[in-house]
Amino acid sequence: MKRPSKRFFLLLVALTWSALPAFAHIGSPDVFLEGNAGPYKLFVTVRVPQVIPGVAEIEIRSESNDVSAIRIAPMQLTGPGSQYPPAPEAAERSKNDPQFFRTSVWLMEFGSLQVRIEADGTNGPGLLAVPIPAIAQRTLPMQKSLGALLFILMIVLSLAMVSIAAAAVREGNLAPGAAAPAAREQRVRFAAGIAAFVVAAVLSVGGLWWRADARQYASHIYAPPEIEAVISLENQLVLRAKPIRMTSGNPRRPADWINFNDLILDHEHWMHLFLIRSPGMDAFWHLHPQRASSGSFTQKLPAMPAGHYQIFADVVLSSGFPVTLVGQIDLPSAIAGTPLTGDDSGTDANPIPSETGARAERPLPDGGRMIWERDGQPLEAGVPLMLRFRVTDSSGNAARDLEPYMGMAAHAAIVRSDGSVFAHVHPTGSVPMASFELAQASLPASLAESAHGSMDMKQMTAGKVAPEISIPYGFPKAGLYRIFVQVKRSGQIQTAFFDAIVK
Ligand SMILES: [Cu+2]
Repeated sequence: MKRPSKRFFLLLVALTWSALPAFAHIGSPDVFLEGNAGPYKLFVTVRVPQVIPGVAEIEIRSESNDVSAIRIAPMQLTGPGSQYPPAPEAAERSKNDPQFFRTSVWLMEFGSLQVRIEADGTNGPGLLAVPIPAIAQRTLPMQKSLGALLFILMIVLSLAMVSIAAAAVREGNLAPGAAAPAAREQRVRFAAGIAAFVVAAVLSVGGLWWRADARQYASHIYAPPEIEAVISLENQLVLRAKPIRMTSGNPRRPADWINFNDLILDHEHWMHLFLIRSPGMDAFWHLHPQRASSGSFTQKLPAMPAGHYQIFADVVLSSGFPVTLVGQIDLPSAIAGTPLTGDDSGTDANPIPSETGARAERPLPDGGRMIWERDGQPLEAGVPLMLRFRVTDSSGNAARDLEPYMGMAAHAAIVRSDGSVFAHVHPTGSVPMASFELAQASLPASLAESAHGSMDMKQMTAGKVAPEISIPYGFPKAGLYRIFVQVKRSGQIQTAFFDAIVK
């Protein structure tokens, strides 16, 4: 029998990718961050609620056991709201694991928020600000049983109102025990009719109000903004955010914030553009388009094989809010392209991985290898974990030639096979460096600088990068994922592909 794995994988991917709607939500809203609150290294997971206002669950693991208390306050990331923190609330310390803290906070508004983490311990206080993009991902539908109960109550109450009105007219001024005269029946019917009309009017006004409120809320539900891509001239890709359809006229709709003239630099680039051939996910580029004067972006394409490409374009708004725009482009034939320069990288030369076992190895172009170290446990959706990779040179020894690639020890793009999840992550977590720096800048200056938050750069000291890379992440849902991991070695950017089955 033939081994079905590769073909089955491709078929699965083809089936699911074709079902991808225009409103793919890039569904990895939770925030993972490894950072330092002054002297304490913390691994922070924030589970962002699906509806706003909603409760964010926060889990913090301290690397050392010298943290005695953690307090947390949510607030805006930038603007006046970032100057006046609310009173922080204490996180609960786990009884079994004194390095683990947990709490939940209400996020009351949409937009670019932060949670400020105050850590206290034997080494004094420390502060870390974690940026939180707060968006509504969906409307919670009413439970069917609750809806049925409320409907029955509504009918009973309405009938009761009508019958009370009728009874009041029929029997309101009768002596006890007397029967109502038949002549009153017409007035009774009239009163019942008026009461029914009033009840119906109240119900329909209530219905209108309810629906208007639901529409107002729905206008806040975040759908990834779309990007339009065309190839002009030879090998030149032109990108432009599509106009947002205004369903409600509500200017606070998140997608309306995306203004290509209101961005900040992230890793020294305005945009990080990922082109991933679909459905096979067998060609991957990470490019950095130039800003064009007309609010659009242009990018000279490298040599690329023909095919259909999924586009994920990362930008950071001046509020610190990270946005991933989605789109697609077809290359009817291969393009000759121009050689990659600067931070641009990518490849279609990686073999398609088929094994997803405990340990996966990928060859790198210089004969070295990248190894995904797994603990043998199945990957579970919703569980924060460390993705650990190791780079070896051509003789199998730990690679000594790693350099920072755009300020990071490694970059990884994590994509679900249907394109419904896309996450661009680093050893410091899922927060873009630009948002992180804005958040730390909002911390009060009164505290000693050393107590301020910083990204954890342990994997990278004095321009040297250790060959072991760990990336905090949690897969948001079950499925088949591909992880593209990029490192820079001796000036060359190398990309390895890994597959993950998440249960
Ligand atoms: Cu990156």
